[in-house]
Amino acid sequence: SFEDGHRMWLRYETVKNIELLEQYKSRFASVVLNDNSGTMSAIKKELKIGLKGLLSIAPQFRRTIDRDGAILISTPESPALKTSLKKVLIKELKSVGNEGFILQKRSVNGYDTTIISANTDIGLLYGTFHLLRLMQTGKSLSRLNIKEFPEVQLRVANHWDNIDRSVERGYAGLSLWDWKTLPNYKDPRYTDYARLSSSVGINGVVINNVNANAEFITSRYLDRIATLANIFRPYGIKIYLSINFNSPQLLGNLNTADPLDEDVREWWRSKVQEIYNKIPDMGGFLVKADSEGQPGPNTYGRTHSDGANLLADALKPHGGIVMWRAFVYGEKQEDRIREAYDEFVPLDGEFNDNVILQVKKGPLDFMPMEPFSPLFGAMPNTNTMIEFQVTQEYLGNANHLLYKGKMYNKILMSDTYAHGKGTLVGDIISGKIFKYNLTGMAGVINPGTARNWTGHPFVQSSWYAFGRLAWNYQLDPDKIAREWIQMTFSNEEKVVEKIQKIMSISSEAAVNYREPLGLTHIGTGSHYGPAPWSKRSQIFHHADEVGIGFNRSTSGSSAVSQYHEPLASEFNNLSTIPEELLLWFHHVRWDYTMKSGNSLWEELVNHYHVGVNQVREMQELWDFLENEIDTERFNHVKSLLEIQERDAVRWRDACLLYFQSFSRKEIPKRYEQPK
Ligand code: GCW
Repeated sequence: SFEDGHRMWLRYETVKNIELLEQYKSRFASVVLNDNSGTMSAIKKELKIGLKGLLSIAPQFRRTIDRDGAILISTPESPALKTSLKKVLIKELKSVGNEGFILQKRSVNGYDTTIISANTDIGLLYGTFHLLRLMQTGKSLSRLNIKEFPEVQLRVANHWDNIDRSVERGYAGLSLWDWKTLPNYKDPRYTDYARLSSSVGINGVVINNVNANAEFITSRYLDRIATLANIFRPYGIKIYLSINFNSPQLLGNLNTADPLDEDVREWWRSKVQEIYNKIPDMGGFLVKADSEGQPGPNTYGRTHSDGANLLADALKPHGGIVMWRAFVYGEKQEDRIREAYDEFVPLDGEFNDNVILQVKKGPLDFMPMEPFSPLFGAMPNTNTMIEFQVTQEYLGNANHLLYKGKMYNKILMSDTYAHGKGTLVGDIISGKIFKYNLTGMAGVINPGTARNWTGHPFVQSSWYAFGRLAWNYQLDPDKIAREWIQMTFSNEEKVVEKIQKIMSISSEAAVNYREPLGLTHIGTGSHYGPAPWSKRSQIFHHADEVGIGFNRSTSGSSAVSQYHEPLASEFNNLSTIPEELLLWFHHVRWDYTMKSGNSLWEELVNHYHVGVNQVREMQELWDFLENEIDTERFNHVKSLLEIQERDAVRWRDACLLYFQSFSRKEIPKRYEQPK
């Protein structure tokens, strides 16, 4: 039905397996909780929706445990608990922090009880979502003993939403925030958004574009934003704002925004005070400065740390933080990917403790395939978080089926060697290596008013994966995919299996038919289609008669040396570099012999063809699902896969024909000729 996409992974379809259905019902004979906060009401509401869908029952809310099969949702303070059990719970909850929870089966007052316990109501909400997820994914509840807590503190969705409701790199309609009807009309979607976010552990949302319109922090908007904050608060979600560094000039009529100017500092202090008067728990600011034309401290001869600390000082008394982006580049530098490292590493240790550097996963941008950013592991004295992209800017927008969970995982599991072998990017950003006092993960999600929020229904899977990995970066991306399918489509094994296969092929396919072997930025200005002939592309792929690829080895831009040893040498050396990154770091002769025995040219041809074939395989797998899932989503994805196949062929043919004009080599006969 029309609702299928809209509900995303909180679809709560009726449990089909009769045994499980009976078991679940017996576990929900009553629900004991104390409805004394917005969050507890949110829990109640979620249970009503969830149990109605999953079990077709209305939960019986009680004040005491008086029967077997109760669910107790409570912090240890609850009056429903005897002192002895209180003590046990307090002890067990020592290690889960403010957001974690335990989920256990226990006998309480002699009754067989399922306990969700946490130190805070928010922890209880996460525990409730976890329990619901167990049922959504067909897990038995008979022997529960779960302890969960998030690996990073800030799990933040970034929206690139503009004030006119257009969304930069958004492909799913208008911005969700309707400034014309706020604060009066509280669209139920705001609550659904909070439910969805909270269900995967997201606890922050930057509501506006990093290319920031200063108007967002004027009173006109702050009242409306405060209304959103009120809706999100019970779900444990804080609002953050992207700010324009020149705001003191744009809004305050000052003639400078110099971070060391006392009037500027005073302006920010009072602006921040004004914001906190309206939104007492505002999270802080996200800042894109001195990048792609955005203003910043460099204009005034100051450093990034001067800029960040200016805001951090103003936010500090209110408990706010600054997420300062490291995505910086002007047009001067010959090898743009070096820039963030070169600019920020010398500033290590200069940032206040309520600043966290927000670093894109790779050194260039959200490329389909790039190494992790060398800043991970190079900033021992500066809190550093990672930024992923959910919206498919470089990956077919909302037209292509792509699950990014595996891509995120690959980066998070990359070894930086910052403290010897086994210092993973995930370990760094969770503060395990350098003892950061702030840790986090951001995801640029860009959903919109599209009926299904994301345009392509599968963009939801990357959003889901982002949230789950922000909670625990060690989760297996295939398992996350499985969960998502079960919650979003079906628990039928044959359906799960087919969709999981499609998702697992999808990220490899996307790289193969677009930018294999470490090629990068060969798209059009809109980033959708192929344009290897464009001037911008040429400065990245460097194709010529000799070969192709960017020489970033020690004989080139030497970007390899931004990595720790032995990685720097591994990347520097043709015989040890992973081939998927070959052309990222090296300019390689067309006739160079690859590990497969193919020449580089043949290998390139092969990758492009494999990519197209993988899309066709995805189409075939999808076709099995006719009659197995709802017609609406079946047809929708089927049509989009047709577009994806068309585009994959275009990428393949455009790139190969263009590169062939340099390689002067034939496309081996075993491949079909481009049409
Ligand atoms: O990837 C690039 C995008 C810009 C974006 C920028 C950034 C918001 O093309 O649209 O601007 O990155 O991340 O700041």
